[in-house]
Amino acid sequence: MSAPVNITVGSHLWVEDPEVAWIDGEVFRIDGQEIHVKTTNGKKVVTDVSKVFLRDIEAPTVGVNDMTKLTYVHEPGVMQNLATRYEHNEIYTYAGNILIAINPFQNLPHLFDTRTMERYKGAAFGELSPHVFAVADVAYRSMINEGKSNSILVSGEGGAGKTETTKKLMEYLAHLDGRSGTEGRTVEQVLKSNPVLEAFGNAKTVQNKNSSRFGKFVKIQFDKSGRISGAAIQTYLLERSRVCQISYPDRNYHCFYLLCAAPSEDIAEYKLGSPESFHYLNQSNCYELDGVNDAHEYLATRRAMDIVGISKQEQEAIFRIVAAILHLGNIEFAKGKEIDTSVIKDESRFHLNMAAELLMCNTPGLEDALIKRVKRVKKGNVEEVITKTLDPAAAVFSRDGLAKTIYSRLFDWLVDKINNSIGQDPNSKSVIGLLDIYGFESFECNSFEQFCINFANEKLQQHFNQQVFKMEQEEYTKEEINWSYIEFVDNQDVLDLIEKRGGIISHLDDACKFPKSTHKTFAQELYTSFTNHKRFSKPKVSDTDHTDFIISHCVGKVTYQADQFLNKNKDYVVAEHQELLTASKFPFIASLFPPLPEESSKSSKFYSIGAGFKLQLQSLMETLKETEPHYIRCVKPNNSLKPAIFENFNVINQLRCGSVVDAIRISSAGYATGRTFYEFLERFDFLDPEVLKGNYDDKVACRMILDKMGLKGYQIGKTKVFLKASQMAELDARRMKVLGNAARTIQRQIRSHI
Ligand code: AD9
Ligand code: MG
Repeated sequence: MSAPVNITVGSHLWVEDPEVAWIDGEVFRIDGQEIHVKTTNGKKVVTDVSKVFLRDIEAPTVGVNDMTKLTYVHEPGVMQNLATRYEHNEIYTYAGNILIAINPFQNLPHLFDTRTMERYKGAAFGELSPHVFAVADVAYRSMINEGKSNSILVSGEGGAGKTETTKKLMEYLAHLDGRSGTEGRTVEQVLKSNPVLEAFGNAKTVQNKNSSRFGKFVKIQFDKSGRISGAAIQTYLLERSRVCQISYPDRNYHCFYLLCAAPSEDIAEYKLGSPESFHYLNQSNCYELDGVNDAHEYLATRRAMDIVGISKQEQEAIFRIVAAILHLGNIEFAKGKEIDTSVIKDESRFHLNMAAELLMCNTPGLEDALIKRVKRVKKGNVEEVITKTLDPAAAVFSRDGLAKTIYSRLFDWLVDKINNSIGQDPNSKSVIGLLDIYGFESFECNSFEQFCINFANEKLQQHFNQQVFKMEQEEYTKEEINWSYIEFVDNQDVLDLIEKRGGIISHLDDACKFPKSTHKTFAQELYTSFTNHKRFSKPKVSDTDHTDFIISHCVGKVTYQADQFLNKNKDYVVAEHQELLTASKFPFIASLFPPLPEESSKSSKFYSIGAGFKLQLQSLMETLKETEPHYIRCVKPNNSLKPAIFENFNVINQLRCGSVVDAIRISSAGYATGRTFYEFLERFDFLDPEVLKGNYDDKVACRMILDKMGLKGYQIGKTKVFLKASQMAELDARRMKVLGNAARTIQRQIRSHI
């Protein structure tokens, strides 16, 4: 961002402040590059001219609803505008075509009721206050009128409101459809797919008590008459580790707690107890969610399952598996008689029996699958079978692997079932895609999950940059002005580092395939391969054993711990587990584990999760490229998740991460302000008395003013004047001077009359 050029004593500026990020003040002295400012919080600050931004003292006190209308487009101006609006419960603001949505952390029912939906139906974009409904409406109209598929990409950090926003978008599209009851079965199913998937794929985290632990792209199909005719849900990378490993204040997936709060006959059937009695739940001392009654939620989930077409029998099967996983988690191992072996502890035999009973596999079979591994070794022409017993730590790893595998297959089944039940319309040419994918994550400890999540975000970032530039430059074309292509900061280098052949994912896959690799050899490989990569670094720590690495993402540096990368990247089902579950007498379980072809069933074949995810993202990007995109950037105003608290630093960080500030940078690299002739004249016509006197065509009048002010390099399009940020500032300074002079003259006249 370039510094304003027209600073004089008396100018109103924004300067950096350690407490509130940006504070406004007035210049009282200028020493070359040094600006002395008296701030409104009573401080005197000396700062460099490059670090200050002009403040528009005429900005409306309630803020502007589209930030491209800000006189000066810069970070403090954007922050101030959003803060002012948030104070007035205006949670939505446009930044051109992008909708910024600030989480209200309170119910604002009037904002989403049917009457409001009706008002937005068919209204021109920008005519009403900014709203998610307006974005959905534009996408819908554009799809109907231009016959092109549209997509709405909802992004933001954990807890910023992506999922809630996506639900509002769906509700609005359902409202446009207008059907309900049996007539609107598909519509209802699309809406009710949310609570079902949330019960199994959402959990409480530090950031959000209903955090989605999977990404989701829902394609809603429409028929020729513009009614919803089908839908397809694609999910991305469910966080598997959560099933077995959680820490305070997180919870495991909601479904486990719902089931523990089920009616007593279900509890008795599955021999369940309180969540505190299960290892997979009691690793974190958080069991309840404020304002959520798990018993009600259990019944609500069952009702939603009815609607999406999951039969009662299937529902029984699903919860039976959830119960089996809880029992599995309580199986504990002790050291066996022989060295490096293990046995199941007597006191956990009950859980072993229960897990076996629920999964309908025989108990010794389950026991063996948990603690024994069979190896076939060829000695000459003879194949020898060697059975090895695992030590207790390996047995726990085996148990957790089994639990994760079953849970993720169950989740995939649910998604398939919902898709089959809603059905896809083969004749539909019109689609609106809704993307609700996890935002950038940077925690104290960042593992493979964060690596994948952040990789997805880099992909979306690139898509966003390209589109925003494209949109910006398309406006220039439409206005027929001369412009030279604007360079933009590309994150291709981070993407190359991650996904290109020879990048981190390839190294990881190689390490996974090579039996002797460890996380240390993997990290070492990375250090040597990317020594000079400007997006990669090794933390400077004295501990030579550490295996952390740093990626400079477009939002900042994230340090990853490599120690679990190899395990977490391997998507394989242990052959013994596969065999056990394929042979289950419980058809539902057996169907989740269809028999494998002969040759692959003998070994635990490795599939790379990283490489699979890369392919999924590639295909998502291709789909998105075919659509007209709309962006919604969700912002979390505070970390206490409370209403009416707007933390400047927090918001600014998200604006930066979400590239909102980048989009602003882009517009200042081009023409920061595109004003219609009318708007321009309304503000500046008195700068040229000739214009005021004559009756000139608007376009001519604009040119006359600009020339009189001696500005060069502006552009006049078909309906708008395009100015650089500095030119706008200059015009404003002139305007203030003229207005000031006029005010002084009036005061003098008044005084002389007195
Ligand atoms: V995560 O990446 O899945 O952890 P999201 O999806 O961004 O996250 P979510 O939509 O789940 O966040 O919103 C978090 C919480 O904010 C919700 O549980 C609500 O309590 C709250 N929220 C979000 N949007 C709204 C809203 N429009 N009105 C009221 C809201 N509350
Ligand atoms: Mg979510």
